[in-house]
Amino acid sequence: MSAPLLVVSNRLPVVIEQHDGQWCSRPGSGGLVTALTPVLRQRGGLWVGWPGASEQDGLDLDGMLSDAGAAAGFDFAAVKLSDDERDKFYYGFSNEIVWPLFHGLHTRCNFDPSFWEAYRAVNCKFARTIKENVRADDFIWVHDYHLMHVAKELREVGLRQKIGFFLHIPFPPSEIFLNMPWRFDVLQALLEFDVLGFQTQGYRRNFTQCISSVIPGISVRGRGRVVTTKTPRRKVRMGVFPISIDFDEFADQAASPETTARAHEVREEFANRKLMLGVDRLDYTKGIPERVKAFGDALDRYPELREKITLVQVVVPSRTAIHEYQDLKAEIEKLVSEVNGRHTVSGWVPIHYVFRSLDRTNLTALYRTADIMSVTPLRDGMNLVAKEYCACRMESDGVLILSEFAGTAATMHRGALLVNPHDRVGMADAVYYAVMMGKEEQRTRMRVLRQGVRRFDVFWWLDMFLQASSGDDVELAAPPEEYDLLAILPPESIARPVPARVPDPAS
Ligand code: ADQ
Repeated sequence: MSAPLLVVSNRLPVVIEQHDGQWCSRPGSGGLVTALTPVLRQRGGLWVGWPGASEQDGLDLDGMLSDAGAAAGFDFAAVKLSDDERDKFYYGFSNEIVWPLFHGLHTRCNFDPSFWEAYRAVNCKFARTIKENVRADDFIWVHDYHLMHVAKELREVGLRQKIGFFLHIPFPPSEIFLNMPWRFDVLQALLEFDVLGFQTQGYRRNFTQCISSVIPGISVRGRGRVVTTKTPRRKVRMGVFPISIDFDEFADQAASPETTARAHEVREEFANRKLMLGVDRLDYTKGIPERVKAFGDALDRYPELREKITLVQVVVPSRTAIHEYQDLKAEIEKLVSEVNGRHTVSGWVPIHYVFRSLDRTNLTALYRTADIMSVTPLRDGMNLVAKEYCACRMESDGVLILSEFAGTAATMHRGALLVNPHDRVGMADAVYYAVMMGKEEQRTRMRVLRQGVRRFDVFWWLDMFLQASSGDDVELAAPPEEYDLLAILPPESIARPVPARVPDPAS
């Protein structure tokens, strides 16, 4: 537990940008930053990553990073990338190959061979920066799909230290993964880590099935927890660690005077109406078009909902340099205006669409005010927004509509209304059910959800990963009981659309 941490991720938790010709920095956003910042601040340590800007006239990158590190409460070491490296490694291999493939969307992949070359070269650059900065007792903890090759590069430069890896996104079923032209190299590289962490048991199962079918001489023991490779003979341990949030920080912020005042204003704005909220990064995996369509369907199917509910859909700009993301933005805006065009009447606009990042006060004020939170990704490693919403529900009310395909469903299935985001009828029914749900049922469900998020918070996640990395048992405390789609549904209901299922939170 006491080893200092050397955290490695693609992006440093800071954004360097230019405003009116002046360079400035601000803290980064996104799931990984949200999860790790409080942990590093508490323990101290070093974060290695790409600062997001290249060297250029007028920019004192090192000076800015040193100031940003002082403000964050821990040190930064920058891996500097050229524009070509950024394009091929980040936009190319990471976001046009691994991201869609691991989310089960292999037809969206662009398997350009030059992306693979850049991926290996940049992972090698990360390894060099780690080698220059690592201290003898550091535990090296590498994060996410951009850096699957780092341990292999570190081993090649002679580093024998223990290295852990946590995959924040899903690991796909083998028939999807095996589409990747460099499948052997990626699997072999992952097996150079000492500990591999996954968000759910399902993702770990997919990984073990993959290596068992592709790599000769592999043995998997301990119910999928230990892999032994043949040449060279080494042991890799694999655990399940569902990532979470700093529950107390969100709960305190939600209760703060500034959030309370802002929540009051938002409530006044939507007086006498139910507020349904969506908060997502701009991404095709988040199911935003599907949600907007289903919301329009709910208004068509249930006329009694009209003028009684407003959807506030917040989208945070992300990867906007990629064409597909620009197309997605245009698609969402078209769908929003279609639904609004169909249903708006004097004094009521059904969907309020916000395309920008929100600060904590505004975000938590929305969580506090929203009667219904809709988290309906087509596939998501975990999804922290669902947990943030529950942490902010101080009165233990509110309804969480949750996709079966979010990693979060594995542990939050009891209190949430589970939906299949492709099932427009089921999604519309879930909106109706959520609007009609009485306070008593809301409280029963929300208490279950809040207890889970409070107990299994980000510090639990961190402790479990670090303890598992330093000991022999890779799962010291079993993660909460998992939802398994195939185990819960009777086989006959899998083949046809099912209505929004409403599991009894007490069972
Ligand atoms: P992300 O895909 O970024 O993370 P998510 O887990 O939902 O997804 O985290 C998003 C974070 O961004 C949340 O903390 C949220 O508060 C913040 N955010 C979203 N919209 C915002 C807005 N408009 N303004 C301000 N903040 C906003 C990846 C994986 C996930 C996994 C996390 C952590 O894709 O599946 O849960 O890593 O492992």
